[in-house]
Amino acid sequence: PQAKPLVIVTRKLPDPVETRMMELFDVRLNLDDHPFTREELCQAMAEADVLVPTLTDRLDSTVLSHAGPSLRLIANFGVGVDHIDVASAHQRGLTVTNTPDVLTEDTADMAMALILAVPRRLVEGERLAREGNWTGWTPTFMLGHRISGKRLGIVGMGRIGQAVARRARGFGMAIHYHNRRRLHAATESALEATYWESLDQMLARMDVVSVHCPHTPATFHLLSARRLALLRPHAYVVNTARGEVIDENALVRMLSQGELAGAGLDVFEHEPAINPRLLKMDNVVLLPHMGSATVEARVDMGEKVLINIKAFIDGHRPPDRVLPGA
Ligand code: 8YV
Repeated sequence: PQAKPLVIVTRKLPDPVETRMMELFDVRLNLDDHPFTREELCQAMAEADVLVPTLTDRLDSTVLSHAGPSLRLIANFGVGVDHIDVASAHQRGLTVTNTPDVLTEDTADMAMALILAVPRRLVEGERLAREGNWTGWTPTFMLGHRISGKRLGIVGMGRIGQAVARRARGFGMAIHYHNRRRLHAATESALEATYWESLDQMLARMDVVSVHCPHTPATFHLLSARRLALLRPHAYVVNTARGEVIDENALVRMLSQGELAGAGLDVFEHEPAINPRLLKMDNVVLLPHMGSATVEARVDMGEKVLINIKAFIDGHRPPDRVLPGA
């Protein structure tokens, strides 16, 4: 029988996923779950038939140049591939896959949780109660802002953006969106969403803005200092996509100057570092990249990785191929 392909996994994955992988392939796991150094990554590139990286691995063209003769597939654990130079991988004949769909609902839930938590001061209130600082109810105590009837501007109306739109509709928000391409009329009307071709014009009119586009060269600092300045001072910003899509310094500056009402951030420009000024603000909710952090999503993401590897090895086209520039 043919030797099983060597699959190198860069991080600890959920147990059922690792068990299944070990049944199917010759697997090298990261038992202590340490982040791979650049050297370890290059070494893995040189030895593996299939590499399973995550967002903590920077697969730039230099690292990719270490690909050994047997490496054919990079099956990313995660939907975002901004840590992989996909064009350079393709030039080297490497196939790249990701894990869409299975984390859509959970990430949208987290965005919705932030859309609720920030205007309603949920975490601030919880902190106050927990710290024993509640001196009693008064009519003007801990007032936040209503979200029903308010305008939600979704930046990036793909799978996750649309799932957020469905949720926010249920909370009585008016849905607006900006996207590279306008949705099909039927989808747009099912979501009761209003399209803005101009991101600038949309931003100037929203009460809450939630980011759901991937990080690409075209979306780096899409919410630049200039665009953030278009937001009204009562607006909230939510980001469960990638920190790089927002100019974080500009955002922090505006929050500290009262030019924005608050922010809910699950992602940051220099993860795991968080701008220390954010840590001191009461009107922000900060999460450590937890959008898809459910047992269910992570097991399903692992299952997707397996399906992609299996299809590839069996000579089929893997279902979740990522093409350069996609
Ligand atoms: C994961 C994510 O935490 O899929 C993504 O793009 O950001 C998260 O779901 C991460 O990718 C795991 O590698």
